Amino acid sequence: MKTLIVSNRLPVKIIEENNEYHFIPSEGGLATGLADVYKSGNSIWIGWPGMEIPEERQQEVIDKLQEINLYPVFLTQEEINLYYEGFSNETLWPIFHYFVTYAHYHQNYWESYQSVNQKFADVVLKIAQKGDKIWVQDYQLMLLPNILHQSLPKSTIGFFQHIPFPSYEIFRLIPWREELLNGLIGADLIGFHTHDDVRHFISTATRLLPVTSSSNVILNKERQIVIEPFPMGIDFEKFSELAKSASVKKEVDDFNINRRNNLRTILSIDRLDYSKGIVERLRAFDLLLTTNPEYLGKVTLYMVVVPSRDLVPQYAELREKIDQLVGNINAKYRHVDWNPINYFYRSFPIEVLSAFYSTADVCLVTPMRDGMNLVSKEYVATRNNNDGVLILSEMAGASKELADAIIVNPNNIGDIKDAIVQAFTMPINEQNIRMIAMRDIVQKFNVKHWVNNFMTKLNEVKEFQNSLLTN
Ligand code: GDG
Repeated sequence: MKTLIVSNRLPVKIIEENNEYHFIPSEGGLATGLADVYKSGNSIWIGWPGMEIPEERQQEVIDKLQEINLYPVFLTQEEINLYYEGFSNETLWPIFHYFVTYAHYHQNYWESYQSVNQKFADVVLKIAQKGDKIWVQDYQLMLLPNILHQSLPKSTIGFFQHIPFPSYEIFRLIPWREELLNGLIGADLIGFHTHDDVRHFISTATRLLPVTSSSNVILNKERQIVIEPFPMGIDFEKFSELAKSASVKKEVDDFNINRRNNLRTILSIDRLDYSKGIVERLRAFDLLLTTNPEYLGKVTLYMVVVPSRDLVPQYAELREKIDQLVGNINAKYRHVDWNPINYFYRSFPIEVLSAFYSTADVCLVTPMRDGMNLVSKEYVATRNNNDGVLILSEMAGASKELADAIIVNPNNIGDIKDAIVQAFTMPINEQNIRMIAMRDIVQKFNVKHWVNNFMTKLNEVKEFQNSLLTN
């Protein structure tokens, strides 16, 4: 019996050199967590390899990926535009993050979403056999569980959503809401990051579909679908060890040479996304410098924004807005030898990221909505000396676990400003107490724990369903 992981993207980067494709395994959190699953036995991970592959070269890609237990779903550029950039990122993403006025409801996006989900199903069905376990990842593939269930009723299907599930009043805005829910309840187990997401999903499903619920179980005719929170963790040891490595220590030394004595640093790291609250964070920093001039020349905000979806107009506008705000704040307060904000619109190697985490007195994570937010956990895992302060939005799933952070409402600029002052004046023993408590949680509920929990539950759910069939 195999385990199949299915996600929009495969955990690899493709590079084409001398007319040959090379695949570089990605080190993202999901890939690390699932490595033991898809690299073992005859298991496999199915997904889009990340670029359009001409038909005559597809067999070459299949052969190469199969060597590393991956299997491609080939998508055309048009499918990427309509299913991925379109329906996934311009319809579902804004709705699920409560940015309702950003959502586009285009029939051609929806049609492409359906046909691409079917395309994924066709590939899965070529590989899967009766009784296999299939774990589908995320909002790009919400229709897949039911398509698979119809063809393979004896297989075990899990679905995990990495982004929030909104309340009924928001979800019901989507013209194809019933179809999406019906797609999901083809799964035997549906996981979200938090209990609130679970609650929203159950109330939405029972109001929009002819199903009932009892506790965390949805009853659909003879089937029972279990809905549970599985808060995703990170590879704690990797981040903790990385901070002790020679290469990161060197980055930290270089960083310290270039920084003035007694300069306090705040760190902010996100993909470019309106859900991450970057603009509000900048406004809060501006307010801090206005109301607390004692920090002028004494504090710098290191802000890393990783390019993402910048062909989508709302993302391009956001980028411009950030450029403008950073420019204004720097122009307003800078000295000849001090800049309030060091802004980077790029990504960094993980060693540099680790040096940022290691040197930041405060990590400022203030999304307007976030399924979990792994940056906050990576900062905590890096702080081997138990110092540093995390400021965390109450709208991030991580805030449910990291209650020892300073928790803020990301819409309340004054609240964020006060939190920064509180962080800078926090005695070291209080920093230690809070950081130790958070590190315990991040270490214990790491990404391996997350995978094991989900897989164990998936087995239990299936065993229970089999027992119902035999009784
Ligand atoms: C989605 C959900 C949920 C960032 N900059 C660099 C870099 N990163 C890495 C971080 C972190 C990851 O990117 C970002 O993860 P987040 O969880 O913060 O956010 P999303 O990308 O929106 O992820 C989110 C997650 O799925 C998992 O379920 O937590 O809520 O939105 O790991 O380290 N990595 C490198 N260089 C960078 O410059 N190497």
